[in-house]
Amino acid sequence: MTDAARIAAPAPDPAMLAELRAGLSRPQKELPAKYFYDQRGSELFEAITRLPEYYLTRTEQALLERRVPEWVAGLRPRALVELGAGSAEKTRTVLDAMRRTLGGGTYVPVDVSAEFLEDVAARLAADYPEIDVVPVVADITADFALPDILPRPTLHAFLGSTIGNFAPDAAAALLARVRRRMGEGDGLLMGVDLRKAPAVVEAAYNDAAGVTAEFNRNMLRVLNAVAGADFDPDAYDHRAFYRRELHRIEMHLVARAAQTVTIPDAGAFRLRAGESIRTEISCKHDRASVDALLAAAGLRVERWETDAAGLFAILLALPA
Ligand code: SAH
Ligand code: AVI
Repeated sequence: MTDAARIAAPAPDPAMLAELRAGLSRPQKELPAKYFYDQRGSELFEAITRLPEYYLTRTEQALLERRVPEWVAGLRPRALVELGAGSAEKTRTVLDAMRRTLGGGTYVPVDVSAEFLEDVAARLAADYPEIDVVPVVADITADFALPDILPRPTLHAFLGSTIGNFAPDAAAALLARVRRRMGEGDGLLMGVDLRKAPAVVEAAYNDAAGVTAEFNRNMLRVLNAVAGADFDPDAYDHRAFYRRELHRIEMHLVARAAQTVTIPDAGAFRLRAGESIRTEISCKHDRASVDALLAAAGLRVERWETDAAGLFAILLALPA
């Protein structure tokens, strides 16, 4: 590689530019949530998980500690494939159980946040010498390749309620792609955030310390870096509100004043003062809506566990 090639930023991928153009051309402008996550975005998300208002992570952690040892002992997975692994802190409950049950195995964390994933994988490889850690940088909303030989049974994991970041049709399509990789004896371990008083959800996405607002604005910094856009992150307010009829909270960035954003090779996009870009949806579920999603994907709930307050659920699903 020449020095120039090493230094120059890679040309933006045409599919990404088309996706940005389509999203910013809709009446309600929107951008895909995966663009939150560069190194800083992943670190901001980790900070969110420790906020007092963000009940999701600690509630899921307690549920995993309660049920995963038994579920893993029953399934006896020799491989674990995790979608959107992030810091994989909670995943350690699964890795501990695999180590106890079978003495080791293979762990494949999949994530778009490349640098963050490399660090997480290196730390896990050091902490779990009996486990073969094989990180895969990929977009889980598209088809992606996994290592050729994955030992069976394989447990797929999708934690943190990241499934909620997809509207029901897209969520079912994503789960159907997981299902197509599964054979007899494989399972899916998933975490889902449950429907509750909107004020509780709104507090979790409007924290007093303003970390979620920074996380939201980080998407604009990411797009400036990867697509050469000229967003001014400080020109947008964070807004998150619950839509009862859709059982979801939405995060938006609201332009404080009229502005034009230019993305080379994608176009120029005008925003009115007060106009917003939707950056994320986070759908909240109940047992019936989860059953419907899984059924549409050819899966069924085998085990289901919620906390006493009914905030969050973890489940083990098997091929229907
Ligand atoms: N599973 C962790 C992290 C959840 S945050 C937890 O439960 O705490 C969501 C994670 O999914 C982030 O690490 C983000 O980088 C990743 N992610 C988001 N969209 C993605 C996509 N389209 N493809 C792959 N990874 C994605
Ligand atoms: C990753 N995902 C499940 C988080 C959520 O709660 O929807 C992302 C997040 N957005 C704002 N805070 C956290």
